Amino acid sequence: MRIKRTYCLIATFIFSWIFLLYFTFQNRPNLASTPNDSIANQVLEVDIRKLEDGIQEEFKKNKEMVHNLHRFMDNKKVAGVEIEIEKEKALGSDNKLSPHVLMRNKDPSGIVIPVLVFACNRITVSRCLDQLLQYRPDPDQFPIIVSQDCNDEQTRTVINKYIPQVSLIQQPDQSEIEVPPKEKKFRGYFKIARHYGWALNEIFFNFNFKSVIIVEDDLDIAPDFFEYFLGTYPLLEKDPTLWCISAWNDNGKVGLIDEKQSETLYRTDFFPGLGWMLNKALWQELSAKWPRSYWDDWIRQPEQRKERACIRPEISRTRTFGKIGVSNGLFYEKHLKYIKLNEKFVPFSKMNMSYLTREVYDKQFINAVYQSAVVSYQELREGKIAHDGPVRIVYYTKESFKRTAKMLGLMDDFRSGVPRTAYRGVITFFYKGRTVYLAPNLNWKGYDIKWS
Ligand SMILES: *[C@@H]1O[C@H](CO)[C@@H](O)[C@H](O)[C@H]1NC(C)=O
Ligand SMILES: CC(=O)N[C@H]1CO[C@H](CO)[C@@H](O)[C@@H]1O
Repeated sequence: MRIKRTYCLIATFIFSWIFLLYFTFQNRPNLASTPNDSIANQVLEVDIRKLEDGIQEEFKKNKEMVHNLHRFMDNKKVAGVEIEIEKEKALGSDNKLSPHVLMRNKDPSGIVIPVLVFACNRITVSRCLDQLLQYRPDPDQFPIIVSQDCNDEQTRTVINKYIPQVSLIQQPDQSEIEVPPKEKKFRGYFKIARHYGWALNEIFFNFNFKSVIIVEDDLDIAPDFFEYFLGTYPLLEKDPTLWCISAWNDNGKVGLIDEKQSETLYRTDFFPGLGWMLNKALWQELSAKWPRSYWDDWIRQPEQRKERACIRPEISRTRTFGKIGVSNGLFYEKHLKYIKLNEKFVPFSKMNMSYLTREVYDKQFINAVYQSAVVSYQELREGKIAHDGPVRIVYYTKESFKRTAKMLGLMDDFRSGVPRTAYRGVITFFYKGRTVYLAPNLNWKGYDIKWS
């Protein structure tokens, strides 16, 4: 509708303009014909010719513009279907996207965010797919694409049962990966990195999506999982200091979160992963140097992060239900198992999220952290603090950070010097009914990559 109106307006404008020019052109010779001055006549004639040329030039341009407008409108009509069908043909029989993926321009808001599910040889992928389908508000807006590596027949059979509600693409390169002898037992990480690289290339460079939500086959999702990404999508688009939206809180255990604050979100310098969204611009940047293995620790290095942050929730929108295979089973038993999955639906897409953009957030955040009263761990644990409201525990060294984190039950590890969930060195969590900041000095100079 809007395009049609614009088109009409432009056409009206062009025609009135030509009309006007025509009259100017008509009237000029009349003025010139009264005096008999030959020089004046000559000058006028030159003028007229120039004007004539000008009109012709303008006319050509306008014609071109109208032509382009037509082409644009025609493309618009078919972009959802025909162009994609061409692509589908080119893909061959294995990598097919189902019809709702192809007709993605149907969504009126224009925001289409595919969900890319990484699968290999775990038939439990069905648990993840069941939940995605259960909570998905709109199949056109959130096409689900399962990318399968490993060629596992049983898993493929499971996934096939979900077609056409989901699409299946398959990583074609099943060759053995050359792994340095010392890293033989980490072969799985090499395969994962190859799979990620291939599938994200498909999403952005072949299917041409603008952004994607990445999910692994062992994740449970919250009822507002889709709403969370839809509501934060504009932030990712407009704030260049953000590079991802993550559904995961690394310290999201019961006892460390405010269970009443489902709508609370934060910025974090730590890349959390585990259900996350990125856009095409970032992939263009990363794909050029994508690593052969350990991609998640690689992405956390300063050369990749470039001081950009992610959004993370107070209460996780994903939870892993246990990994067999490459990941550490002990880590799951000790930690991941206790992460709380959000239950309350928050209408993020209808809320004002601007407070999460850097200029607004940083000012407010620094004020809140450094105006809070300093307390010791003992005082906090024993509930001896007289006043209400947030408090701060200060750390000065790596050792004091680790010690305090451990006592509080927070994650105490670093990646490229950044503790989990940290923002400007500060870990924000909830403890015995109040917000607590585990924070460095106000004159903090940035993360120290030697902290590990
Ligand atoms: C949204 O929030 C921002 C900053 O928090 C504020 O400046 C802006 O006025 C708000 N917009 C609306 C429409 O309420
Ligand atoms: C205004 C003007 O230049 N008039 C001229 C018109 O033509 C006659 C004869 O050709 C001239 O004598 C006038 O000066």
